Amino acid sequence: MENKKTNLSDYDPNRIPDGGQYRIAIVAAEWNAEITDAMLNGAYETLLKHGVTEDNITVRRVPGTFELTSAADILLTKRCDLDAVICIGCVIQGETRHFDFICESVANGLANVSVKHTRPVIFSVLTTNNIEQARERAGGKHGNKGVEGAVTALKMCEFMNA
Ligand code: DLZ
Repeated sequence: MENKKTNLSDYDPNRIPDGGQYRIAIVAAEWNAEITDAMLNGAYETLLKHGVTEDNITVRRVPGTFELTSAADILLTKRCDLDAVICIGCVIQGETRHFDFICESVANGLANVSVKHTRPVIFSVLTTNNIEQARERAGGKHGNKGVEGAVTALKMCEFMNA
């Protein structure tokens, strides 16, 4: 996951913590479902690959990226057993300022929720100019941000438990 690599999802699997003891939720937005479904699959498969059991993975959906903040807050409030929440969304630049409002709101919102609950909330949100750029980052030539989100979640779970 270094900047110089074209595929940002390349990582050394031997350096990823084992997820056998962790409970992780994935929340994905329904907007741009082609993209968010691919990221959700990437995140889910990566968690399984690194030892998180199916029983310990919760998958939930929300209408849009804007709703990821309240969803993460609700999950962490109701589920004291969760070790981390991976939030998946895709916001594509349009003709209005909606893009800016959603991006700013979700970035600040997820950071605040993480600090409020003292648990990792992972920002797996694509903010792109067009659908092609999103495809390139949801299983295309630049990797899959969902995979990266899962790897980040596992590393942060280990950080919390160190
Ligand atoms: C309204 C809207 C727009 C214009 N664009 C996107 C987008 O590109 N990606 C996304 O995930 N959601 C979008 N939304 C929906 C908002 O996230 C939100 O669901 C609504 O504003 C209702 O709160």
